[in-house]
Amino acid sequence: MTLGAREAEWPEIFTSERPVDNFRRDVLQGLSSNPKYLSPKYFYDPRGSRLFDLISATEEYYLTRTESRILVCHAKEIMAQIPADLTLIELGSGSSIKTRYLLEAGSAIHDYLPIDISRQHLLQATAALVEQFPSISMHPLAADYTQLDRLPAVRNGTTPLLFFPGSTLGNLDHEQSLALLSRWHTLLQGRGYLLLGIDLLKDKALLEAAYNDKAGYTAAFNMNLLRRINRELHGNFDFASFKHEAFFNPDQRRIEMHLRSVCEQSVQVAGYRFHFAAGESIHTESSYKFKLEDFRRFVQTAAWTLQMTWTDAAQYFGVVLLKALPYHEPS
Ligand code: AVI
Repeated sequence: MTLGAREAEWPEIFTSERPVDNFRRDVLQGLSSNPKYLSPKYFYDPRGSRLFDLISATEEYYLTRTESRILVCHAKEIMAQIPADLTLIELGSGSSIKTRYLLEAGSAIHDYLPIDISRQHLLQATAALVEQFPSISMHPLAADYTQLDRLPAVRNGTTPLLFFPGSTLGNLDHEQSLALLSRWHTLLQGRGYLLLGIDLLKDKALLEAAYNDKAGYTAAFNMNLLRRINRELHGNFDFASFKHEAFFNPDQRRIEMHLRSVCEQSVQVAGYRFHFAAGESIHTESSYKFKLEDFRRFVQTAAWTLQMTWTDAAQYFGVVLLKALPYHEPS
């Protein structure tokens, strides 16, 4: 079936507002700041997404395969924790690979509502899932999951389960994470669950190896931001004058990725000039690593309670099930 036919089948894919990325504004703002920074959300152009897939398959980057293994091994137990008759809502569904593990785990899921900023991705992934799970009704929505002001309608009598795998919450700072968790709690009106992947705090050498793979995919992924700026914003970054850096910051409990200028230089972007001192960096990503006990307290401030956690034997990664704390009726 062509994508065009699928679009006719899922009219709601058109009804959300077209997501707007303010790439130019954000890049100019980040490069004008001190210290300089760029948002990691701009890594994911088609080349960046391909590089991320390559990173995920490296020996050093344990996150993706560990989370998948946890989901495969525990999907039935996870489902058993939630009242049956579920509507599964995936936030940033991409190619919905990890979703399959949940959909395969039993018949509790009646509806699947994948939400993704890329319509093309969404249509392709949903079309493939429809073939494999014909009894589950699917309602894709093209939207930026961080900007939702309402959720797609959840069928009466079903419990909403939000699914946010991939440790993506770790790429937000704590304030942003709390804002997102609170927003989702509000959208669910205090009723439902959130299944989330988080990367756990561990040995510094293991963490740093995961962001400095020997094949150089993470370095290429980081440098790809400069390529994208050159291409889309008439930039003249010289790739040989910047180097990839990723290190663990123990005070913040996060991996920081930077692009460090190897010499003093000026760069032009969108007609503006930016000066770099030798050794000055652009902070391109933070990836927070959590302790489960801290995470339990953290989510409570956004009105969620941690109901259950599944980890691998080495405790590298956690899949956590949060339950929305109900709103209290005013007395
Ligand atoms: C998507 N996100 C959870 C990845 C991470 O590990 O923070 C992005 C990434 N950055 C470098 N490698 C992978």
